[in-house]
Amino acid sequence: MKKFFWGVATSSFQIEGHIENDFTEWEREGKFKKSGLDPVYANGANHWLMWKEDFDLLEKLGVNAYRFSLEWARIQPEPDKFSEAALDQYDKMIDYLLEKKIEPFLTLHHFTHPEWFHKISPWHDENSIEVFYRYVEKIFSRFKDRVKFWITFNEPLVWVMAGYGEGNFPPGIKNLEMMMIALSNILEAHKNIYDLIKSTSKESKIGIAKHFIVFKRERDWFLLDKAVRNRINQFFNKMIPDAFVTNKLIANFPTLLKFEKEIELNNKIDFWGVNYYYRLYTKFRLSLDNPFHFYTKHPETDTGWEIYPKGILKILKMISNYGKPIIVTENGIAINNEEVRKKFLKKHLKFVFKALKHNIDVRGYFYWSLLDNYEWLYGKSKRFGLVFVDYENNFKRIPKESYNFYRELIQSYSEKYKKLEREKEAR
Ligand code: IFM
Repeated sequence: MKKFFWGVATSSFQIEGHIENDFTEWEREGKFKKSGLDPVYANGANHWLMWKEDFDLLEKLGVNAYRFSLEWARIQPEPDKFSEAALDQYDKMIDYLLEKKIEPFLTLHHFTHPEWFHKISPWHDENSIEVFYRYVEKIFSRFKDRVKFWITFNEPLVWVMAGYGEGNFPPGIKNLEMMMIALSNILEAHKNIYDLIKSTSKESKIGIAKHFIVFKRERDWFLLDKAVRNRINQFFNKMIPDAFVTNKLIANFPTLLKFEKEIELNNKIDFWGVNYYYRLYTKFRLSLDNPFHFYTKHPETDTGWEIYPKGILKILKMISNYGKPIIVTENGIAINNEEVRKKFLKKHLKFVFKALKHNIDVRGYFYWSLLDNYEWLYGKSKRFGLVFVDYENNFKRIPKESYNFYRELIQSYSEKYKKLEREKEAR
């Protein structure tokens, strides 16, 4: 019987604290404020000091997997220097998870970089591929005996759009051509890392956690809305998975962007990580500069997103066409109302289970996130956690109602999953 992974996801910078990297540098230099934003990091959720307590919470939650990332700036504070102390702590963390029979899913890149990175080898520079590879070699040699699930990049397209499209993440560049070059270098890096891991650890599974959005056209009868929807959907949801079939990264937005690059990606992925949160509407707009308009129509969460549970099934169906196993690597909601979070979980899991019934090869579900944390441009104002973090009171952890609710869901769905798998095997 295939194992189903029940988990929660986090990322290092969003929870750890006690670190200097490209994001803290931006905050210190007031660069967020220049674009009207003022996130305050203030040691995230203090996880670097409280990880043991947090991992005990994982155990009580009843998960059998945990997705997290390593903080690059902590491990490689200077281009030629690796910190053994940082690696030692991550060692202990991984051992503690394994002791508790919790499978580590390790993300190698989740948005942040050492401060030196953008200065000497930013992602639009080809050298970045080698620089990141050297970092990953170090990580891999250290943890390969214990980590079997690797996520090379978290939401690579979202990151390049923020860093090179909007320019509101470091390195803060606004240039669509450079955005695509950076993305193609990231995918080259993925390919090399895939080969590196597979060359010594064939049994390892390697994926990308990709953000997917359901796009709906505003006016069903209007062909230009349909065209706009299809272009946006192709770019955001399909461009990267397509490249793993065709060996071509292609972006084509008339009047805005045309890019094509060959990358030998065919089959260089073992599973697709699905990060799913919401639906957006799309519309044709009479504008030569940018006719592609997309927006939220029903803002319901604290991040202004629509809650659209059926969307997770649509995305799972769509990505299943690429023929690889799927893991829901993120799904969650920022809200202070626990009734809404519980309903969110219940409804999304109902559709994940429906996908399993339709024989879609889903192998896991990770709620985002274990703890309230630093939500990038929003700072600490948005709370995605199953566990409340009292920032004013020594970062005290207080499990929310949804924490217990998720534990119960895991228990009942594990039974349903076993039954379904037995039925499938008997057929
Ligand atoms: O917090 C983020 C995470 O870092 C990446 N995926 C989306 C989450 C919620 O916005």
